[in-house]
Amino acid sequence: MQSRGTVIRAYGGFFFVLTESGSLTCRPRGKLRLTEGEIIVGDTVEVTMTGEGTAVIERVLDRKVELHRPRIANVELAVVVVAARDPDPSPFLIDRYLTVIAHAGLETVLCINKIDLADRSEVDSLSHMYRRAGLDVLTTAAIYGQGVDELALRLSGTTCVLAGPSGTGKSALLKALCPGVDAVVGEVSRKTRRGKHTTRFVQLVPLPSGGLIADSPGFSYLRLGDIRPDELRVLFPGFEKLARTCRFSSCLHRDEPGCEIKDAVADGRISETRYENYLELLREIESYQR
Ligand SMILES: Nc1nc2c(ncn2[C@@H]2O[C@H](COP(=O)(O)OP(=O)(O)OP(=O)(O)O)[C@@H](O)[C@H]2O)c(=O)[nH]1
Ligand SMILES: [Mg+2]
Ligand SMILES: [Zn+2]
Repeated sequence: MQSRGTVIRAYGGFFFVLTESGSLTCRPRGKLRLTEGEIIVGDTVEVTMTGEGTAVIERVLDRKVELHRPRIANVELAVVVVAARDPDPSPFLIDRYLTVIAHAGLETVLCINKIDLADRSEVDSLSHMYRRAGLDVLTTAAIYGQGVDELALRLSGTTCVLAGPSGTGKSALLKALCPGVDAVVGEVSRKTRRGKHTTRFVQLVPLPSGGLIADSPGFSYLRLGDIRPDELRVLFPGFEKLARTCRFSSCLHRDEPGCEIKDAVADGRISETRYENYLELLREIESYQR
């Protein structure tokens, strides 16, 4: 019998596939095996049952979207998880994540976790900076269950992934969102105040109110990849609409006259910090192109 399902975990050459009739342990069909590395979590696959709870993967369907870090397919939304403290948030890293995710064609939600560790005013100014850019910002304290209902509501029915630096509380959020799922929550080093890269693989689990959510390993470095300057000028979160009003359609918002972005920085619609982040990212992708 053939059916269709979603790869929820890949481990040691096996793929765990969620189908209408439950979860199956699968191997790819012989001819597929050559490209085994090409099957990733989130892929939609066609399987043939071979026994009780086992099947072979016959075919991988085309991906709608694909994210490289974390490596996952067909998610519509990424929750960028940062901590209000330990590790301290870096707007530059946040803007970098947001840009890469926007380039991959996903929606984003920014989740500021561990709000119990920081002053209200710090959390507010960070949220404000990103809300001004049109982003959906939620604040949580995962281990106290604070803000978790709002996050659950926002994610309900979607296929999404938790992404962000190590130690920000992605696994703690997953546990709070999906009681009963046993995700390993790690520690933050006292000395460096960084996470210890506890989560090792991407895994999708069902959300109680419908949909699927993936935990993922934290990362510290994220390559911007193949984003071009003329893409960045409109991709950078918060620039999309404004950039259309620049006098030149190729405006990189640097020295060009009639630049709406620079006007927006001058009158406070865009924060200085985020504009600096944009310029830094622009310099970086220009240096790749040389
Ligand atoms: N004070 C506080 N600590 C939290 C909160 N959420 C998570 N933590 C703690 O932060 C540490 C790291 O949490 P994890 O959930 O393992 O972080 P992670 O993002 O999954 O980290 P990696 O798997 O390494 O990417 C643990 O000690 C958690 O208990 C929170 O809301 N408040
Ligand atoms: Mg984790
Ligand atoms: Zn401009």
